[in-house]
Amino acid sequence: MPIAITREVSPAINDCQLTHLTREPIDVDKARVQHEQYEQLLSALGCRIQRLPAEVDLPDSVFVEDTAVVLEELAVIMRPGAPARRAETVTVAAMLGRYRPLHYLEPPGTMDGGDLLLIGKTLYVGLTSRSNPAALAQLRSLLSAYGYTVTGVAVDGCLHLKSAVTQVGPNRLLVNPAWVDVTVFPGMELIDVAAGEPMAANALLIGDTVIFPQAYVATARRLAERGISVAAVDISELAKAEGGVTCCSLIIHDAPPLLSSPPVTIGDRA
Ligand code: CIR
Repeated sequence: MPIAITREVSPAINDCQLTHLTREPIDVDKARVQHEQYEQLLSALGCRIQRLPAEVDLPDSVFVEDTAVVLEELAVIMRPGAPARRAETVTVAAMLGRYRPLHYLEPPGTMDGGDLLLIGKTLYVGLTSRSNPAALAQLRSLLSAYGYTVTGVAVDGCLHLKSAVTQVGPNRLLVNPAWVDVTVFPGMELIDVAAGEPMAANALLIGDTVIFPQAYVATARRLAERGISVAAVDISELAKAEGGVTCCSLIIHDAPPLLSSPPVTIGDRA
């Protein structure tokens, strides 16, 4: 059974980082309800939820995806590009250490998990305002020993690589081609977001079903027309913080038995 690590919405979410959106008031209670509905959807799709408690001083901490990448063999704790987000990694690492050996990115590397897209044994890394070539080099050096190819991808116009492209089936990607050069994904079937829905490329594939924002009706229809099962969720308040459906969880696929306590930590902490 996959495990989904989540974290309750911070009461400080109105102080979130914003890059491409203008600040709008976020209704914290409504955001919490939407987040719970998202967790319920993950549960309904077979995930066991491991929810971290809210962090009152970390406005963006609900977006746990940015703090780590979880692979079959290990997890890598990110060094988030926004300095105000770096402390979010501490509690996520404590949780992930129960399931995977941990490695850490080091300065001057910076990387957000939202910039990482794993397809088979290729890990695509979006080079954005959050993720730099130094972190890419560290990741490549670490993961080549495990048989991964780590490939940098130019991203333009959005926050993260996974704002522009996500996987929606074994051989299928949902893309906004205005934000990423799709020729870097050879052999994949590409489904474009619908006109007028540029933010709709962020979908979360769990099994055969895609968790998808309720707001992007035309793109959801495109997915359904191609036989993809779509589970819609209203994330309107989290979207005001530039959050999408991938960023609110860290999925541990095929979790092996828990590692013995205390957590195994490999590599020096930044
Ligand atoms: C940030 O700017 O870091 C947050 N307000 C939003 C992070 C969204 N994360 C993601 O899409 N992976």
